[in-house]
Amino acid sequence: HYTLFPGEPRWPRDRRDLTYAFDPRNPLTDEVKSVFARAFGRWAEVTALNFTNIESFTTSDITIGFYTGDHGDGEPFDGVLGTLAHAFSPPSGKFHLDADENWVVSGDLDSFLSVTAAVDLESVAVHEIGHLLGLGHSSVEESIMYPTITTGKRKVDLTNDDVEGIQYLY
Ligand code: TQI
Ligand code: ZN
Ligand code: ZN
Repeated sequence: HYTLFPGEPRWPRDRRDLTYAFDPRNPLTDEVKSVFARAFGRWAEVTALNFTNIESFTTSDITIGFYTGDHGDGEPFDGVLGTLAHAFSPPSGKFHLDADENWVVSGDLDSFLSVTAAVDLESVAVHEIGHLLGLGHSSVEESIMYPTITTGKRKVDLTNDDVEGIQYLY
C-alpha cells in the first residue's frame, strides 16, 4: 500500500499548474528533457495536475539538476549506484540526480546490455516525481513507489496503488 509523508504535505489546491526547470549549469539534450516530460506526463494523466517546463530555474516550482558528491544539501551523492537520486516532499520541489550514474535515456534493451550498472532515467524520474508530489514508499512490489529498482530494468507504468495514492492527494 502507498504511504504519504508525515502531515500529508501536498501542493496546494490553487496550484494545479506546476512549472519545472533544469539547472542551467548542466545543459541537457532535448532527448533527456523529453524523458522528464514523459515522466511528468504519467502523473498528469491521472490527476488534474499540469507540468510545464520553463527556463527560469529561480522561479520554477520544481528544480531539476544533476550533481556529483557533496552538492550542498547535506545529502551527498556517492558515485556509481547506491543513491541514484533524491527528491524532497512538497513544497520543496527539489529533484537531484547523481551525475555519476550510467543513465540510460533511450530505454531500449541494447543500451542496457552495453552499459555497466545502467540505470533507466525515466524509471527513476517517475519515482522521484512521486516523492515531489507527496508520495512516500509503497509496499506493493510492482508499484513505482516501491523502494527497490533493478539495474538494467525499466519500470515506468503507474500501478493502481500509485494512482490511488496520487488521487488521494490531488
Ligand atoms: N533515493 C532514495 C529514493 O528516492 C532516497 C530516499 C530514501 C527517499 N528514503 C526516502 C526519498 C524516503 C523520499 C522518501 O527512494 S535512491 C529508487 C528505488 C532511489 C531509489 O537513489 O535510493 C528509485 C531512486 F525505488 F528503486 F529504490 C530512485 Cl526508483
Ligand atoms: Zn541533493
Ligand atoms: Zn523513493
